[in-house]
Amino acid sequence: MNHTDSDLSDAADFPHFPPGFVFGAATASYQIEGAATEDGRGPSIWDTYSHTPGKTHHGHTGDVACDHYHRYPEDVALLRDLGVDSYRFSIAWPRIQADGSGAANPKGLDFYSRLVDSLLEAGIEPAATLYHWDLPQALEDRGGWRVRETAERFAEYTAIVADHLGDRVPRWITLNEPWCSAFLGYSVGRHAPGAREGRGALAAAHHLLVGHGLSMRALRAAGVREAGITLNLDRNVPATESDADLAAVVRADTQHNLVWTEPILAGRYPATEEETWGDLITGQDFRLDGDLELISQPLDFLGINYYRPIVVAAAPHRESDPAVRVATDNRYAETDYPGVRRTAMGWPVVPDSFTDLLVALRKAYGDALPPVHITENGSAEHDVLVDGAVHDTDRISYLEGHLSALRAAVDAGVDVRGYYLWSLLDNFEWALGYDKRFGIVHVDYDTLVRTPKDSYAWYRRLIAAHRD
Ligand code: IFM
Repeated sequence: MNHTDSDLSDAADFPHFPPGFVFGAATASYQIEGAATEDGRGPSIWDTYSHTPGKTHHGHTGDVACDHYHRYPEDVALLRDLGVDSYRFSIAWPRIQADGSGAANPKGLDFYSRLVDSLLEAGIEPAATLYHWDLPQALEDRGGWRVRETAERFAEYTAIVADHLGDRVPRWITLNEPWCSAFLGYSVGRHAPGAREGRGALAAAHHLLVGHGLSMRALRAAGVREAGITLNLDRNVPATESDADLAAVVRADTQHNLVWTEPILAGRYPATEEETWGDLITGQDFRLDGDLELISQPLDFLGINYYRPIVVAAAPHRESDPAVRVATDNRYAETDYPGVRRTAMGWPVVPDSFTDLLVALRKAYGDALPPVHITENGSAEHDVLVDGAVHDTDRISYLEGHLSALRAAVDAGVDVRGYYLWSLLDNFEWALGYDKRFGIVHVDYDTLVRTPKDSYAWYRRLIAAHRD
C-alpha cells in the first residue's frame, strides 16, 4: 500500500449500516476478463461491435481488458485484502455455450468454478450475474433479444450454470440493466448490437423480461439460495414545473423505470405506455398470455444500480426517427445541474437523489418491493497514477456522499441489505473503451499491473469499521 490509512478520514465519519449489511465490489465479464478467444469461448455481440470501426473510443475492445481470466487469483487477493463480504461478477454466456445453445463447454464452466472456489477460500460470498450484455453472436444472428427464442436459450444456459455452481454461489442475478440491453442496444444503437429500431427495441425489452422469468424458474429448480434481477433505475427530475416538462418526466419514467418495475413488481404493463410509445406499443404480437405471471414471480431481492439523477425537459419530437422515440422520445434532454460537481462521465453528483429514488420506489410498491441490494454505485474520475499512488479524493467524496444517502434511505424504511461498489478494477467502459476509470484499483493497460487507489483503502477502512 502506498498510502497510510491515517491519511484518510476517520472511521467515526463513515456512514454506518445495520449488522449483517453486505459490503461488496462488482465487475462484469466482458469488461475485465480478456481471453476473448481462449478455451472455446465464442464471439459475443460485444466482440463484433467493438471490432467494428468507429463504434468504441479509439477502437478499444475487450480482447485483453484486465486479463482477469488469467490473473483472477491476484484479483481475489485484492478482494480478500479489501475485506468485502461478497463479490459480484458476471458469467460470459459465450464461454459456457459458444453459440448460445447445446452442450456446455467444460473449460468455460471450469473457469468460473475455479473463481468461485477461490472466492470461498478467501471467505468471500460469490454473487453471479448471468447476463451482463455479452450475448452469443450466433443468437443475435437469429434475431437476438427481438425474438423469444433468445429468452428460451437463456433459460437453458441458466440451468447449466446453476446446476454446476448453484451449491456454491448463494446470490444470483438474472439480468444486469436490461434497459441498456434493450434500448442502448436496439434503439439508440450506442451499445451492441448497435441496432436503431422502434418496435424491435420494445420487443427486445419484452423478451428480456421473459428471459428473466424463465431464468428465475431455472434458478428455483436448481434450488439456489437467492435470486433476483438488477435494474438501473433513474431518478428523473423535471427541469421546470411546466406541464410539458412534467409530461416529459412521465414518459421518461415509463421508458426507464416502469417498463421494468411494473411487470416485475406489480404484474402489469405501465398504464402510461400508450402515451409514451403510441402506435409502437399498441397491437404488438410479442406479448403472450401468461407472460406477466412468469415475469412477476417473487424475487428474493431487487438489485439496483444507481449513479446520478437525470434532469428531464420537453424537447422537440422527431417523428421521423422511431428508434430514438422508443428510448428517449427526443422530448427530454439532460440539462445542467448548476453548482454541482460532475464525474469524468459528466454525471452530476447529487447523493440526495439516491435517497429520493429509493424512498419513492418503496412508496410506489410498498411491501411488493423485495429487499434491495445496491448492485452498483461508484464514479469514474480523472485519476492520475503518480509514484505508485492514485489520490482519488473525488471518488472518495462521491462514495461517502452516496453511502450516507443510502443510509438515509434505510432510516426512511427502505429494506436495503447490501452495497456493491462499482468497480473493483478500472475496466472496459463499453463504447467509451478504457477512457473512463471506475475502479478503486488502478489498472495499467500496458503492463496490467494493479495499483490500489486511495478509495480502496478508504473502503477497506469503512468495511473494517463495521466489523468492530
Ligand atoms: O460499467 C457500467 C456497468 O457495466 C453497468 N452499469 C454502469 C457501469 C458504469 O457505466
